[in-house]
Amino acid sequence: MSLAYIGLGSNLSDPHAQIISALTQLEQLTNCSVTQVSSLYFSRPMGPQNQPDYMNAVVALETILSPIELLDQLQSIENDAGRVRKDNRWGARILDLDILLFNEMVINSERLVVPHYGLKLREFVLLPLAEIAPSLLLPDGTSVLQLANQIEKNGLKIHSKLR
Ligand code: A4P
Ligand code: MG
Repeated sequence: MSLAYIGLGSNLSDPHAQIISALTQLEQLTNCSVTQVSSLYFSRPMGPQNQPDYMNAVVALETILSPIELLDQLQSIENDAGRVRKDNRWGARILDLDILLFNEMVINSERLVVPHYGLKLREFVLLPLAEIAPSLLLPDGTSVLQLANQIEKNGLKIHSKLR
């Protein structure tokens, strides 16, 4: 059994509803069990500023899937939400599901980079992650809680409870 942390983000087509729907679908995935759910956070866009604000959350998920099998499942949830992939880096999206961590694994393949490349730099990932896993260490030994305490909050705030 593996433990993965998944980051959820949305800033189009009713982000609140998108995150709730994605969470429900994660909870219904076969061979997966959502064990923890962060609050729903309201965040300012990282990257281009001419896009709507985001909703973000993080969940812990126990699974017997491999990392790539889990990525396939996440991408099919993204596609079902009507996500259109564009080349606009850091641009607006209906739903983004990222594998933040997968056990203590370090993966650098064409389809998958774990830990997620932006993990240490994003307040909208670090704060929800530290909320559900305050004692978690990254594969390199860094404390998630320490990173969360040190990062610039950029207006991040808790919007509501999800579960
Ligand atoms: N991929 C590699 N590693 C992973 C991983 N750990 N998890 C590959 C998931 N996918 C991974 O993904 C492109 C490819 O990355 C996938 O096919 C997969 O094989 P994508 O979801 O289309 O692109 P992306 O991850 O969204 O990249 P992009 O556009 O650079 O966006 P970012 O870096 O994720 O940033 N501001 C706020 N406040 N909140 C946000 O959530 N999100 C973004 C998107 C920008 N600004 C934001 C937020
Ligand atoms: Mg993504």
